[in-house]
Amino acid sequence: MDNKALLRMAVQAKGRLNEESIELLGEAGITVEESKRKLVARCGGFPVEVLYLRDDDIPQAVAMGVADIGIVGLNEVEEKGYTVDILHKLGFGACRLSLAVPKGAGYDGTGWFAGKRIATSYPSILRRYFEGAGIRAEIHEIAGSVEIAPSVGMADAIFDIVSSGGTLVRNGLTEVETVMDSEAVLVGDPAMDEQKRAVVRQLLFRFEAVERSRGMKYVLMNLPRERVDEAVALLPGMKSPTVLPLADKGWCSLHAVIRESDLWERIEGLKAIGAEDILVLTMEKIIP
Ligand code: PRT
Ligand code: ZN
Repeated sequence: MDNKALLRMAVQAKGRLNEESIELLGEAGITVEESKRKLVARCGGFPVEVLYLRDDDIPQAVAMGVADIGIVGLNEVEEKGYTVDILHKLGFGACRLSLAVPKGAGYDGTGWFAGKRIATSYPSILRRYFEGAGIRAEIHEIAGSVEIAPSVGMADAIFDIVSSGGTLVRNGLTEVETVMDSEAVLVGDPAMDEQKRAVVRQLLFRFEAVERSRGMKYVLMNLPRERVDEAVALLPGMKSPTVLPLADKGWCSLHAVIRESDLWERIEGLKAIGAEDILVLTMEKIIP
């Protein structure tokens, strides 16, 4: 690995995406040196180093080549408007950007926003949305605590990140329009050279193996030999289940990969055709 290009990856220094970003690297076999106070952390297991930044600064850092790649919310990428390549959706940090109005405000469609004051930390995305919808509203950019703006008389409505919706409810607000869905994405510097791109491809290969294994269980069981065909019909696995002979000729050992959401239903079906001694194991990676 020594002669490979070294990638610099921007990761949120602290906040909602930090932990899951480092966890994803760990699952991909990349250990990040424990030193939160340093701006740059070295890594083991892959030619990458981590540059810790505020999420707001990650799109620009990647667009300028200060970092080659970065993990950041799609919302920040869209808001900042820098040219970066979106290389991969990472499946965590899911949220949406929505417009919300005070309960009882008599909301009757997007026309309601005409002439209103909307508080937000995402003025560019909101401006684009209003332009597209032909609505003229006043956008008030504020850095934080957007959800309290209507109750203190700073705004008529807000445009903010929503995840569970609990914050809106606690502040007497109702979500009325979803403008965009977001999640953490891996972004790349469009000017990256081919040597670095080759390393990024290897990184994505690892991320995909980790993702594929999420929500999947490895299941082993003993089954009467004559029921194998019925078991195969019950188990639409990756290819077909693996069937291994046992010392007792009337029985076999069946191995299969089952989606966790289907697990109990499949197991009930397998028990009904005589499966015994069922073991359910966690999957770590699925490499095609
Ligand atoms: O310090 P730095 O600038 O790096 O961090 P930050 O404070 O700007 O961002 P941070 O750590 O709060 O969020 C980082 C990213 O996480 C965001 O850009 C989103 O892509 C993503 N994300 C996912 C969220 C949420 N879910 C989320 N729920 N970001 C913020 N929230 C906030 C939201 O602003 C609101 O106040 O949580 C509240 C709403 O949550 P619910 O569950 O009550 O609806
Ligand atoms: Zn931020």
